[in-house]
Amino acid sequence: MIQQSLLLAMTFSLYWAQAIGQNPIIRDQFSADPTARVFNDRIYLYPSHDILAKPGQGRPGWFCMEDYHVFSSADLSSWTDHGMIVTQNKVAWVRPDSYSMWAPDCVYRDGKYYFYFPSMPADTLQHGRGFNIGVAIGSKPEGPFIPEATPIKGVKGIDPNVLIDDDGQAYLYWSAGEIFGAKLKPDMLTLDSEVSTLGELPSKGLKEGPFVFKRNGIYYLTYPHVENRIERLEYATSRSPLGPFKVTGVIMDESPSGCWTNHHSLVQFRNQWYLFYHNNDYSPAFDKARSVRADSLSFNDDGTIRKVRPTLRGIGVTKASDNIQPDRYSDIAGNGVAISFLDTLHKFDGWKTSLSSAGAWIRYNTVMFEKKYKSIVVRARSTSNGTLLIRSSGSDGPVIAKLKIPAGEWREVRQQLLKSPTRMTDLFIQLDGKEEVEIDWIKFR
Ligand code: FUB
Repeated sequence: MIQQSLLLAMTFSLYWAQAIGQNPIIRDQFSADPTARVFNDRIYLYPSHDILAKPGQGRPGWFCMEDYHVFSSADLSSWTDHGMIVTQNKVAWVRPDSYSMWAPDCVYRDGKYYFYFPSMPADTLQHGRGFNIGVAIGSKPEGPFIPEATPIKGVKGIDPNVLIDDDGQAYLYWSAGEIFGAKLKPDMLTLDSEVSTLGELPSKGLKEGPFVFKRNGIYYLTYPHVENRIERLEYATSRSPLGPFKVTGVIMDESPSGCWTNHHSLVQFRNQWYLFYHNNDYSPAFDKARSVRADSLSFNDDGTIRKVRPTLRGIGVTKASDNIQPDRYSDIAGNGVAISFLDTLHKFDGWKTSLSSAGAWIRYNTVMFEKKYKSIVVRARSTSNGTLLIRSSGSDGPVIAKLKIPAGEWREVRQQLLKSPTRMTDLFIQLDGKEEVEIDWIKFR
């Protein structure tokens, strides 16, 4: 057993990379179905890991997921990829070529981290057809995790989610057409009650992806549901963890991108609530290659959830010295602003902003100037010597820099600041005149 743990630790802790905040959060691979948890004053993200099927690896045109990575952040801006934590061919009960490592969850209890994940069993005679739910156990939130040899008995379905109530009782929720729930034994591996079908939820349209949390004595059952054409995020409330629940509202509308699935979690981190969800940002033409996003969320006084408007800016404070991506904007001034991929063949390279009409601007919020900066560097290009104004605070706020972008290819243009902000501010990047400018990023020095 010790040898197996060491081997897994060595295999799985080799990968360590950083991503900067903004949406989508993970910028070098696909990611979906995010469960965000707070452990030790750090936020941990347990998403699924979409990959593209190849001949003999997964089913073309469908979800294809081989393993899981875990990510973490102390500030919601800078995310660390701790690498792969569980993979299909290292779990004894999983069919190693099923590529079905769907939406996971992870909870902490008594010194251990329990990572729950669905997949297809290798032995359908023993476990039945369709999905089972397994558990892998670790002593740190980033792993290594050691998978249990068999899935949880009595559970067939996907999208596991665990709530540990204030009295210590744990509940497992999952979906399989309906949403189900049951008590878990203190071992966190065995059901301790009959399975309940949670009601009263919408009877028409797929429901899946349950995420249950408790706030001020109210149990919130949140779930993606196809009310119309694609999934939107809804919630129901109850005074009891297994219901009956009352349908209460919509957390997020269907995505204009048309991404058929959405899948989410809610988490409170340092007094602010956040919604983690996904969209197909890096794969507009194929919605089974998704990317995790996050936005702030708040409650009304009566406990109802305010609907979340998805943003590209996302969450977290951006440092003035970081590469700030205006294409991940907070606001846009209508005509004359367009966002597109830098290179449609390499979408993980990200996006650019094009400003093409006089006065057009784009706003990027919450940039921290922790000191006075001297200059700005902009990676940009223009076909005809365009000029940019950088303003702070508002679209008619003080101009802190004016830059001429010489006609030609992408280049880094550096310019002295007219004035440096010295605290948190919103930045407005505005076209002066009407000669088009394309911007990749800006940063302060
Ligand atoms: O990621 C595969 C499946 O898509 C999840 O299990 C569902 O919740 C949906 O997001």
